[in-house]
Formats: sequence, C-alpha cells, structure tokens
Amino acid sequence: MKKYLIPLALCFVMAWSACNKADKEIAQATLSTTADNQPIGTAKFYSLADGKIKMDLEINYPARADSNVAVHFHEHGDCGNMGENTHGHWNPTNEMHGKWGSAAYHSGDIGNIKLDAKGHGSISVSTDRWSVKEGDVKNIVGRGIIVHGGTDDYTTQPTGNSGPRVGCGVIEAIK
Ligand SMILES: [Cu+2]
Ligand SMILES: [Zn+2]
Repeated sequence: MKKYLIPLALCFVMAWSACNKADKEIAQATLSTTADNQPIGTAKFYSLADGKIKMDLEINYPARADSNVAVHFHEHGDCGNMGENTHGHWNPTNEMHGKWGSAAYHSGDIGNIKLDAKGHGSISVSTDRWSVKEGDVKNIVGRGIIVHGGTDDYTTQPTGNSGPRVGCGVIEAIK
C-alpha cells in the first residue's frame, strides 16, 4: 500500500489532468536473441506531457555480462535471418550515423549500453524525433530494434561497426 501513496500525493500536487496525460505507455518491444529466441530485454515507450516520447530500455543478458552492447532502431520490423531482415539503420532525417545527441545521428542511434556483472543494463531516452502517428516519417511503430554484440564507434558509416546482430525486437503500438 505504502508505495502507492507517494505517486498519488504527487498527482494531487501536479493536478489530476497533468497526471493523466503524462507517461502513458504507447508502444513496446520485446528483445530476444537472434540465435535461439531467448528473451534478453524490453523497450517501453511513453508519451510525455511535453509531447516527447520516452523510451525505457532494459537489457538482461547474462551471456554478455561485463561488456557493451550497441542498440539501434533498424528500418524493418522483421527479425528473421538472424536480424538481417531489419536491414539498415532507420534514418528518417537522412543524417549520418553518430552518437545520440551529437551534431548528426540516426533517430534510432541509441548507442552503447554497458552491462554489469549480471548482464543487466538500462537506458532512458526522451526525444521529439519519434512519434506513433500512422503515415508520419517519425513513426517508430513497426521498426526493428537490434542489439549488437560489439561496441558502436559512433563514426564508421553507416553502422558504427557495431558487430553481429545478437538480439532483435519489433516496436508494437499499445492501443
Ligand atoms: Cu544496428
Ligand atoms: Zn545509425
């Protein structure tokens, strides 16, 4: 019971309408290994009150403990053929591959995530580069999320030389 009290109190402070609009879950992806389809993580997408979309990405991948994985959104939502069917990086703004938040990068260049001794890692990203509107070039629904077994150098074009496609998932809308 106690854990509900603090958020509830915050809701009254922020006014009820703001609470209802904030942090609505609008899309999700389940990430699985390309080799044997074992779950290794989730991505959850929320619409924020300021119009941005937030992604909370969690990876639990013991086989890759104490290493980096690199994560990108790829063009197609088809994880077949060891993730190759997702094709290249989703790039709706026609920019170079790069580091998230730098001068130029693809809109799904999430980048490197450090996994701890148990293979756990997470990242949270908020951006106005994404939408879930049908027909919008920024629409992330139906895109693939690829987890690479190497480290993104943020420089090599157009992939960051990120290594093999060890994990994959597809972004699905939540209605
Ligand atoms: Cu990639
Ligand atoms: Zn890229």
